[in-house]
Amino acid sequence: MLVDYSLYLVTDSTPAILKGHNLVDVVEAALQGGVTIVQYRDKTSDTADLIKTAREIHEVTLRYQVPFLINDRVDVALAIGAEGVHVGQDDMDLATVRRLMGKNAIIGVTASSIEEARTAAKGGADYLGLGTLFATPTKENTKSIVGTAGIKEILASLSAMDEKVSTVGIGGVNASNAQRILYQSKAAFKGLDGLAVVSAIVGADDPKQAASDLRSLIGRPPAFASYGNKKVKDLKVLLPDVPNIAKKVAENQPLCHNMTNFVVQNFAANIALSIGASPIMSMNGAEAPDLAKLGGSLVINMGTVTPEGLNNYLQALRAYNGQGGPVLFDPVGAGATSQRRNAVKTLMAGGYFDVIKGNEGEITTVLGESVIQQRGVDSGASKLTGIEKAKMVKKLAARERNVVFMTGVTDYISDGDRTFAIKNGHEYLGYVTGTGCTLGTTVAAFLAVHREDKLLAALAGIVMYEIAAERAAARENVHGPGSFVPALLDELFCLQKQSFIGQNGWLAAAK
Ligand code: 3NM
Ligand code: MG
Repeated sequence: MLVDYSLYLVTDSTPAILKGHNLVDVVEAALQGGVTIVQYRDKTSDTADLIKTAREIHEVTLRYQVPFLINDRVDVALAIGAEGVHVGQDDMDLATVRRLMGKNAIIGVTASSIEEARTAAKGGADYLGLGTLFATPTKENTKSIVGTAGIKEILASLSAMDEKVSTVGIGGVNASNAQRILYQSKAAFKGLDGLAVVSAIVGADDPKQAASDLRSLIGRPPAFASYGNKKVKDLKVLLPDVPNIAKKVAENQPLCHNMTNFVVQNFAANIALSIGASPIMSMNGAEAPDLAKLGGSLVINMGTVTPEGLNNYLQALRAYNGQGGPVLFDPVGAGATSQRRNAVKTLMAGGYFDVIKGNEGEITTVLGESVIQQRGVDSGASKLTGIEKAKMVKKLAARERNVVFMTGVTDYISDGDRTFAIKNGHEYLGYVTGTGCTLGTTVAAFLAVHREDKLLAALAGIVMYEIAAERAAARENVHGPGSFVPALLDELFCLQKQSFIGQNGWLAAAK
């Protein structure tokens, strides 16, 4: 049977979610809004009540010609003639469910690991509910939060199997993340067939509207995917474009919205002005929706993160994601404290970053492979070779489906497909606070004006900044970090309008 899994409604009968609504009415409203398959999930009612409610819902789903499944209870499914059953890992085993339900029934299995998913696919499940995507109050005892990264690994493994199985993602799915989940979990292999939703529809004031909104979001790519698809691989073709992009910044004066730490706010605003961008240093998430409409970009730099600041970041992140405005994430000191490690997790689960920039310690922490205890916000002693760094940025960029760059004496940048090393810059940059943060500001301004290739935009920003640093350091009147700072601003200002060449030549490709 051909089943449309794209918007999968899973019901919940707890008063906290239903909020006085009648469940059967909610299901009908959701069907009007466009859900394509329904599962009745009720963990507490007595069997007689389960059968009564299931019958009532089934009458409605039959009218809308949408399949109806029962969670866990094969007996209830058989009693009312439901089209299928969904079982978790602790429920009846798949082979027995199939034997009882028959070969035409739709049988789904919850899987949260590659092994569970492969076993269920081999066992003949029709679809898998993959999760938990994000922490959700609807199901608090979930086994593991796998995120889009975990879903992606499971999908990759399934794609290598002969058995074909459909998949839906579940856990914390709502209108703010539906498009991103589908976008980020997909790679070269087939992505998710749909998203399963409980509270975002059942708990909505207007379930029909909520379902219809989700349906339309699922049907189109996220705003931030509408650019960044042009992929020239040859550096010789890419590099001559760098000065052109720098010029575009000066000509278009894009708004560069910085939510950055208090140590560098003034410096970052001056750097933005020097390259011709228009900075606004607003930490207030509530004004981000208005700012996001102005066509600029956003920097989220968590250098002095607080719980309140984190909420502001999330608000702004969602506003820019909704508009497709580029967002750069600078996870300053990511591995230094548990507060910061949690902030990284919350932000990565809360929205999409077009570009992530960090030093070695930060990028390894974001990747979740950190063996380095960061001391303060500097990177700590390097533990990785150049090849390892290149592999790391590539892996993270492929996982997040974005652009990642790691700063250091040599910088590494990747979009998961193309990976380059950049050898420009000067050691004075390491003696001035905020030079890393303001490189983030620079790259964000470049992203705002060059959306057709995010990697090239980021590369151009890095090259311009680091060549300006080389030229500043080479000035006769520059003797150290103090005199270097004003010279850096001057050089960036001069480079705006002219083509530029670094002291160490251009760039070298990484393996
Ligand atoms: N199963 P909401 S998470 C029923 O991870 C269910 O297997 C999950 O609810 C799993 O859409 C979940 O309200 C609840 O977050 C999802
Ligand atoms: Mg179950």
